[in-house]
Amino acid sequence: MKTYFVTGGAGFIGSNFIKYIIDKHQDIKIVCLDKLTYAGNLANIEEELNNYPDRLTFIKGDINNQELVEYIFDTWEINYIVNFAAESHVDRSIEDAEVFLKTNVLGVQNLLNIAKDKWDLGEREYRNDVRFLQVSTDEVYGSLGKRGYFTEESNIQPNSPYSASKASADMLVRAYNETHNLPTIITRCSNNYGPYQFPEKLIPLMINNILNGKELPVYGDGLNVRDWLYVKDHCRAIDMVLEKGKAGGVYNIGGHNEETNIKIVKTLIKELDNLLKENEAYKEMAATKDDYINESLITFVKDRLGHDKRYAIDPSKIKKEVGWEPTIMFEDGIVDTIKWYLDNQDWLKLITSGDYKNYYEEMYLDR
Ligand code: NAD
Ligand code: TDX
Repeated sequence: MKTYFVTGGAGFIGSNFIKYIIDKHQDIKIVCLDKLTYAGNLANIEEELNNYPDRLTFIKGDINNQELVEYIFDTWEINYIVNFAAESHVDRSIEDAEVFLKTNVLGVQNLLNIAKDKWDLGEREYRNDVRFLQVSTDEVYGSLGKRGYFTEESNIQPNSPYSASKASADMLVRAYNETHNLPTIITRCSNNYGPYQFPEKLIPLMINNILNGKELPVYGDGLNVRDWLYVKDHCRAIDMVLEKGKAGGVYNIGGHNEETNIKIVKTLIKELDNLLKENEAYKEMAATKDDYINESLITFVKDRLGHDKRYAIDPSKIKKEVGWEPTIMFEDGIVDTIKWYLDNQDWLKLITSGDYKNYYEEMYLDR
């Protein structure tokens, strides 16, 4: 019976990962540590906390808190650390990079150091059933021109304070593997989309704005390209890499699904309009929105500073070594995602009103 220490599990990908593994592996335990920053939302894992009180423990706290992380290692026999905890939004890092360094760099160093000390059997040896998995990003490789793909051997050339902080963490992870022999793995995934993504990121922001008849702010000319992967495929990849990946390894994760931002926005308008018009379940909602769901909402705005032109992943290593391939086509995943946001208006409203911040108190103070 394995114990997973999942940090950042109340965020977008972390909560999807908890849902995925708690269902897939009936015999595991999960300890989730999350600071509940603006991006952390306990509603994301409320169902799992209620349904599996013996298998999932939530602890509110910072990955920088040495005493707390040590306590977790002393209380549970941790097999896997999966570190999702991060400041994750590029635009925020352009405004103020400080918290990005605190969490994304120093926080990772704290986790690495404690894992090393607690897992150490002496002589740079570790139990063979432990792994430290750092969830990184394709953005550490910088930007591509019209052609080519990021491989694990591509140069690390981050362009935003966010990606610089993630690249710094990757360097520390590498150093702990080289110096201390800590069994680490780094995964670098492309842009994720799917349920529970905070509505500051392109896809949920646009869905929310379309639904509310607000302008759709497209940066620059809208021709920057991102390589989109459904979040569940990412979670499955991480799960497989934990089991089959080599210690010290780096694995790129992506599904060969490149698209320009403007095309994504137009697809969202079209698919949302289709769903509202054709799906009986949304008839009532559709009645109030008929007149404004069209491309006139698109507004080209000032470009993001240092805006990376194109990301595209070469996923051949993870396919060959681990046997992972994406399973969800973008055409299907995006419709499911829009449906999820339509069906979970309360979740969106909880965030836009700010009430989601009361969730911790509501769920925990009366326990
Ligand atoms: P997110 O912003 O939705 O969630 C981050 C979570 O980390 C939140 O729950 C937040 O409360 C928590 N957190 C932040 N600082 C913390 C701290 N100091 N201590 C403990 N918890 C803290 O992010 P996401 O989109 O789910 O991304 C998760 C990870 O995956 C990040 O490391 C990110 O760099 C990486 N990643 C994201 C994408 C993507 O498209 N979203 C793609 C590739 C890699
Ligand atoms: O309002 C917007 N308008 C717009 O044109 C927003 C929010 C974004 N964009 C553009 C910028 C990017 O080219 O859309 C693209 C996607 O933007 P984001 O959703 O902010 O994602 P990105 O900057 O690509 O980074 C994401 O993928 C890699 C995640 O936020 C990172 O955490 C991850 O590492």
